[in-house]
Amino acid sequence: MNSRRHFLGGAGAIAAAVGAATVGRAALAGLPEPVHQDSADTMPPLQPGQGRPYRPVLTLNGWTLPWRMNQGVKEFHLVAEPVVREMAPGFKAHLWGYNGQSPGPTIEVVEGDRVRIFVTNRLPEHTSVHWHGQRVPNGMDGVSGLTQAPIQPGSTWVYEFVARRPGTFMYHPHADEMTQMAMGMMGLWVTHPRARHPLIDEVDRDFCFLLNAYDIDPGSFAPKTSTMLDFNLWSWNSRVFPGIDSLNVRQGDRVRIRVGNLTMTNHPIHLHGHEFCVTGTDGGPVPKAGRWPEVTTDVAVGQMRQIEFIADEEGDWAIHCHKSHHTMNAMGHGLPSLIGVDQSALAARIQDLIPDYMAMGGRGMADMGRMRMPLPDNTLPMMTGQGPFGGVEMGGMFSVLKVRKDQAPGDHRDPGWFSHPPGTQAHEVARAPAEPSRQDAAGGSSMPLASPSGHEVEVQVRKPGGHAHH
Ligand SMILES: [Cu+2]
Repeated sequence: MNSRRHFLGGAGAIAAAVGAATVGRAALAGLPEPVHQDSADTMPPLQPGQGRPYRPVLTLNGWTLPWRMNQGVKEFHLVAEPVVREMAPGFKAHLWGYNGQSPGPTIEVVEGDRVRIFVTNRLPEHTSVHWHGQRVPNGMDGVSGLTQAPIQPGSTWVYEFVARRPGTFMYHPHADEMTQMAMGMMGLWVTHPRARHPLIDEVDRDFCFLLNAYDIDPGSFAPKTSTMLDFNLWSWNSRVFPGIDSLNVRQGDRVRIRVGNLTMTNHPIHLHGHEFCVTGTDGGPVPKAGRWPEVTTDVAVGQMRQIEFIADEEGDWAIHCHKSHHTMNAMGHGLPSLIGVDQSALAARIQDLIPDYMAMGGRGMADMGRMRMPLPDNTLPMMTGQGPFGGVEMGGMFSVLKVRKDQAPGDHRDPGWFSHPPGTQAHEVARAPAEPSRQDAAGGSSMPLASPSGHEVEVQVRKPGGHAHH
């Protein structure tokens, strides 16, 4: 059971010398028990019980896959299968993933570890696993048709290689990719350095999540898999705000956040209240001379960005994608702009004919959060996050970095909302100020109109992706 040849029979043994291979029936009994996760909660970091020590990562609304040591080899068992993922409380999606959840569990190893990963396919179609960013023998690269035959439904294959390079990586299928990634098949891989590394600092908190996106019609359960760009659910680890847990740290902590992008567009990830440096990518640690301060870093498609900062400002700091339509949930997409139009009477009359009809707020989208409109079952209102001062008016790719003086070292629990010291919070002024003095509205003489047309032009701003309604 413990030797490699037991996993392979006949012709498989030849393939094993160069790449991933089918696991023989006799060996299946000796596979590591697949571990299944039922919960979409953030699981505490998995402390390494065996092997070289390291400080484990915390996967936001995710978990780390346990392994077993087998004669010096770390053995993991991934099961590719249909899953039901709670994307936020009250909203479940029928996705594909690994070991009960989408994304799959984070795999954590140490530089130099020999790793053996069994992959059992319980999907209705073939799959494969590609170890994005890693140095592997070519036959372990997981590109179906190029470096291996696809893993057929019902069969188990094995990948084996040495984790050669420390860093943050991803795994995902390289077989019917468009379908399988649109269905949620992906996961994170972290290789910790084997010793102190000149470019990899030790940190107090180490978070990671994947950016992913789905196109799920309101009221339905399964993503549309042929969508190319117009996704309507922008998620972190297949969760949308307010279903994304906060990142809870102690004031003064050195914090690392690893973000991988497996959507079909870029995401400028923006952190409030602090400056950070990009200290690494999936290509490795960034040399110190190549780092500069940022408050937003763009994570392009197929990239990983690892940011680091000292969390020295107490408070509840937003962290979110800066594309504003990526912080809206499904109901926020594809609506015509009706700002300035009072639709209350009209909407009521249309609802007599179409019960689910809803109108975009006449003053802006914020009205939507307050509307008591009927929603189809299994649909999130588009902006449902409630903060201590009302609706946060965000959904999708949004969370909160909570920095607290009294958060104990290593304690990842949510400390609740920040209580602002007196005199440190914006507030309404008691009396209206005097009318501000304005510049002459006619404009200066330096740039007069070339040929005054005599009439004013007014334009209406339309939400991108909305339909023209004039
Ligand atoms: Cu985005």
